[in-house]
Amino acid sequence: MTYKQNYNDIAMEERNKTLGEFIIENQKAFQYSSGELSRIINSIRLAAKVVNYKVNKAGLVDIIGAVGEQNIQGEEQQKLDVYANEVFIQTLINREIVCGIASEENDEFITVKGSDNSNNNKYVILMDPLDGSSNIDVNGSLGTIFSVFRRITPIGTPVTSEDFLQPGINQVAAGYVIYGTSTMLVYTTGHGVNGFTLNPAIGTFYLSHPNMKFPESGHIYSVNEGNYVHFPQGVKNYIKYCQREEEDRPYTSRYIGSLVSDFHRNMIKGGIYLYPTSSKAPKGKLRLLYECNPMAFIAEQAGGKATDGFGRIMEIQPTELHERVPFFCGNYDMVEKAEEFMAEGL
Ligand code: AHM
Ligand code: MG
Repeated sequence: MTYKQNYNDIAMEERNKTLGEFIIENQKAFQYSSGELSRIINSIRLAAKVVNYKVNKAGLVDIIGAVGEQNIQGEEQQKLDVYANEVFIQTLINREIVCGIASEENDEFITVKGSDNSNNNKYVILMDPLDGSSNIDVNGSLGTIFSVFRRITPIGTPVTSEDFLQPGINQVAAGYVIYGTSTMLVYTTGHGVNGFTLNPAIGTFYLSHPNMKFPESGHIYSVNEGNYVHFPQGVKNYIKYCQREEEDRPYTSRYIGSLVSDFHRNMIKGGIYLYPTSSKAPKGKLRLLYECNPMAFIAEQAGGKATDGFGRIMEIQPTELHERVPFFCGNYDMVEKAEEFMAEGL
């Protein structure tokens, strides 16, 4: 079933619902909620529109290309990464709605102080402002990923690393923006996953994908197979399993190299995304806090599964901000099968 068909199934009262209306309705559902979380989603919505505008103009103006700086992982930053990072951080700071921000592009977390130098907000946000940056120069799709936690340290005191180094099960919200053929904001607050598509003509996100779920079975596997020889034996065996001629196999291989897009397609069509360890990247490539935790939360809320090949991503206790982890994520059964191969392949 495609989402086009699904859209026709959306109840009339849900049609044409904007993200703003959806946020207000959900805010009402939480009796004791202070509205802070709703304001965070609202800020993401605004920053996403600003970044979207820039992303769409990337081919027209001289903004693409390396700035020349390297981020903490030693990777070259692109101008759009820097821009997106600034937009998201400034939007969140200006609106005084979080007490701390950690970004994949910054070495250290940021302590946010309010205009009166105090900060009584209870949430911290972690984000990858523009993921899939190798796609910038080639007009490929990009994404923003975010994850929200309630702080652990007392409200009113400066945030510490403890507030950011929490296992994914503590997330109160997570989501992504996909800058693709259309721009979408997909998020969860732990009550299912909802997707909103931007109407660029009027700058409004509309509920287009309510209650997103992985289909029952998946037939797509997404992995950078160029690294095959460097993969652990369990992953090699699983890839061979995906390619074997059986009743419902071989599976289809699809890999954009942009986590948000690969994940988004797999959630809609059914599939598994793998970024395992390899002899080149012994801890994997993706970051637990900025990429894997938020995607794992969304995956689980959509009926899928996310592991590091052996255990649940969201139960990993992080020890450092920029920690990397292997990532297996997608349809529940497919991830479970990959885990079987991992256990046997040791
Ligand atoms: P980035 O944060 O530097 O953009 O890297 C993350 C990206 C993911 O979006 C994508 O799935 C992966 O890196 C692709 O890596 P590779 O080119 O090694 O296959
Ligand atoms: Mg990234």
